[in-house]
Amino acid sequence: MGRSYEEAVKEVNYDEAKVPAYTLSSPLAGKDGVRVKNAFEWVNFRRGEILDLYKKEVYGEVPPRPDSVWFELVSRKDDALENTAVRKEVRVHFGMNNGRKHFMDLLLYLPKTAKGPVPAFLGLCFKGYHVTTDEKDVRLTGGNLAGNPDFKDESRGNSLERWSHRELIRRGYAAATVCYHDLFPDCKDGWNQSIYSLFYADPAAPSVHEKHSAIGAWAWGLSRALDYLETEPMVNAAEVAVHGHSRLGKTALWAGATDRRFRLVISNDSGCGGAALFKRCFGEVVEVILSNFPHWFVTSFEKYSRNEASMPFDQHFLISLIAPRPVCIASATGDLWADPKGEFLSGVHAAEVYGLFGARGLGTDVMPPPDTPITGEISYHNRTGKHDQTAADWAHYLALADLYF
Ligand code: GTR
Repeated sequence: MGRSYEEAVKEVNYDEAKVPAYTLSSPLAGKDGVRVKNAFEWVNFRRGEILDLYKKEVYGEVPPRPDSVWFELVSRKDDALENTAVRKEVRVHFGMNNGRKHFMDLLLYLPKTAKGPVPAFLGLCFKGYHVTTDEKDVRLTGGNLAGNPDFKDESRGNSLERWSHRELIRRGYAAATVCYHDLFPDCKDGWNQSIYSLFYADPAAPSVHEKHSAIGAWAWGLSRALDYLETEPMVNAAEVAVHGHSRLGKTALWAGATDRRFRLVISNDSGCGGAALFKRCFGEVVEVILSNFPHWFVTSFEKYSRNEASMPFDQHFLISLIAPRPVCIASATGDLWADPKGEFLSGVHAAEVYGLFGARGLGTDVMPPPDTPITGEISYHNRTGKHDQTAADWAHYLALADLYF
């Protein structure tokens, strides 16, 4: 392992002039040296190679669906959010034939005025889903993280703007969320309480960490939440946008890469291990992220610590895996830790894959001024302000959803 966080963070670079010279491979250059010429070759050959690379080197294998999955409606309120929404709390139960069990809790708001199935935004939340709403009668969640400091009444509603449920409902969208701790409590030793306990007798064994990661568990949970939305008559599951902020923005990208049912993929300030190019080594770098969060990635990712230049890929490959579905990469001007320019550039360099499908890339390699989003199948948005998901970010995401849904 590398140095401690305190040691490693001292060297974090925020000076554009000190970004090392780096080379990026083209996602179209196949393993055998043959260049992908069209969408057919991409979908049938090259895409799978890149996906395998990410599974082995970064986020791990995608676990299967459990032997059984069932949905328990725990509460329903027909006059939620000032009588504009129907609210459901659903416990998604996972079972294995050998008796192992796990569950996750999902909160869903549906617009009451809808005449038929509506598109939906789905994202994992930090803390517990009670922080996304000011309705006092939803249950507290997030208790799967031992000692979760937000598993209490006082934390209710403390992330309202980040979720903007009322605005989504007003615009005719459903809003769904699950607390990420339900899938993998976000700590180094969260393995035993994670979904990997369904699949392994000893989920904390190093051999499991060699194959899997917390981000992989979180992304799997998004796919299982989508399984539920497919059964919900008032949701159009062919029009689900997956979104996430920060570590959950990294997760949204991986979910979009591994599950092609997600129709629109939004990474909000996802940074290192998300949309940002590793090789720029600007802001957070591999050594720093692993010193705090080794569980987020598979163990083989460690070899890139202080060795980003040796990577046979960079995050434009991850964006490419989403092609040709629309993807939005969002940054914040005050969030240099996440490297806004590196986030932008992964969108720039993914464009050649989108081009195979006739889909629009960013159309420029010059960063747009703040608060001037670029809209297209690859969209980029750099909001003025700090690391957060705000109403201004939502305005852009809703505009994209209005365009594509
Ligand atoms: C930071 C981490 C970032 C980002 C952020 C978050 O501590 O270094 O990569 O994921 O947490 O998720 O809020």
